[in-house]
Amino acid sequence: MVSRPAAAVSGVLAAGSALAAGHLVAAPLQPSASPLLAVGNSVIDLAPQPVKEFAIRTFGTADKPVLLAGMGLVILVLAVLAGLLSRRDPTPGSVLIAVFGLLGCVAALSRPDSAITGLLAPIAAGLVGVLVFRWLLARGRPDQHTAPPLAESGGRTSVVRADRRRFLSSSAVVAVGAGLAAAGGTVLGRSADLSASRQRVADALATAPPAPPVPAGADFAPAGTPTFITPNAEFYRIDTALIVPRLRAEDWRLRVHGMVERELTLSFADLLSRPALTRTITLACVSNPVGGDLISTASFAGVPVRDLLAQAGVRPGAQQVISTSSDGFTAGTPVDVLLDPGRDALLAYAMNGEPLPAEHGFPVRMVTPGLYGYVSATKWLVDLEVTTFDRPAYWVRRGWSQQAPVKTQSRIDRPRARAALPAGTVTVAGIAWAQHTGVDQVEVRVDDGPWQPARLSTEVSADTWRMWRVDVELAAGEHTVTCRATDRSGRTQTEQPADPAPDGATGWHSVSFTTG
Ligand SMILES: Nc1nc2c(c(=O)[nH]1)N[C@H]1C(S)=C(S)[C@@H](COP(=O)(O)O)O[C@H]1N2
Ligand SMILES: [Mo]
Repeated sequence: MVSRPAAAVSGVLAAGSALAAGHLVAAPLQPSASPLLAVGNSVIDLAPQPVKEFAIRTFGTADKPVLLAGMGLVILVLAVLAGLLSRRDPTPGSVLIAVFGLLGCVAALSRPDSAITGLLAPIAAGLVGVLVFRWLLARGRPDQHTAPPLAESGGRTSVVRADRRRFLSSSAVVAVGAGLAAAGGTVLGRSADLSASRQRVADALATAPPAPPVPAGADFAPAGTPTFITPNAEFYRIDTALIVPRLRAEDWRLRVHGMVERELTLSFADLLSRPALTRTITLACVSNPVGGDLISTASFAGVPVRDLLAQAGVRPGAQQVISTSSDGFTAGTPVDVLLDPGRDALLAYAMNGEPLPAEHGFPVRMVTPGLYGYVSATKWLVDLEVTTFDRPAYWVRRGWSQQAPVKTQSRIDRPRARAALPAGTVTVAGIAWAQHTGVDQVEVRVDDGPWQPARLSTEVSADTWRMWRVDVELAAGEHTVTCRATDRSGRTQTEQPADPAPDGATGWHSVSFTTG
């Protein structure tokens, strides 16, 4: 019999080499077919809505690393089990590993960007896993003929040591091999790299007119608000993609079809040659809780969706445009919003003067002023289908609202919760947003006092956030400040708290702190 530790180590190393081999084989073919990622992405798509909300609420943007770590833990436990079940005979563990290979095949095929070559990675993983497992178990099995009688216990020790040395050196070889394969796969996956493609897009953009300058007084950053423009690296990121889809601009095609008079297919060069607009837009996620930070602003350049739809000719009866990402995500945007001449929904290829970062949808994404991202801002966009509301998009299928205009909201950025400040003049500052309607007023209340108006930053457009600040006089003690915004349609945000699901959180943001 193989010892328990040797059996467990064999299982774990077999699982590790299987995942590494799959990762390596997937890299040049279809990175999303890497078994851990393919299974992880399927878990994301299949997870029930409350689980997803819990994950976003609890882990925020770290939800993906947490998922991968959780999967790693499950695999670790199963790998140890596979080893322990196979101390006499490697068959039970081999079967378990093969079943996981099959699961990887199903997951790889269920990816929206899957091709039949995507099967190579899980197959390679299964084969390598089983072979390594059997080889390590064989190396870990004590040699029968050298097993000495108990009486020669001195001799026994050295035999066992030789067995163990042999097993340990075999394990080390496997561990190093798996590490190299995993690293190789990661490097290869990156060098199917976008940097050359992004550089060519950057060169093409260099001739485009620069973004309009941000007017003076558009933020109160020195008082603790965000800067008016969010740098690309700090722009919030939300998507269902475990690995960022890597789509070269040169390979990009957009199909416009469905309820249209003429189907269109555009290349990236076609898109670049069309009249473009630059619009500064504040994008917000519907999952943003009251006081949350899933909101950012950038200047986007691209082609009005309206122009493309006009060229294709939208047929009567059309209600929404389903935009699809290369990774299968979909969003449904009302046709009347996209056709509205006063609202510049864009097929954007530039963000703050640079090609879109890979994480934000390179080479082309949609952005629509005034709507939450899940109904309007598809990244890695490859398809626009004009259709009716009968076809629910990704999050609508999972219970979120079909129509999702951004709700008027405000947030306090300073003071921070639980801050300890000197008594006297305290600056309260934050942001407010009511995209496409405009923010008209922000008021602040200290403790149970009266509402007092805050000073607003220079308005850049109704599609972007506004910053606010107000100085208040506070005696020593504990204080709570609350804010509320009123938009240009005269609506003051409701005090009534509501969860983000199904169409955006409501309620007033409060912050408590002490002065002394
Ligand atoms: N392909 C794809 N596009 C997507 C998503 C996604 O999961 N996949 N999420 C949407 C959601 S919910 C939001 S809030 C915005 C976020 O865009 P950002 O990551 O650039 O901030 O992207 C939208 N576009
Ligand atoms: Mo979102």
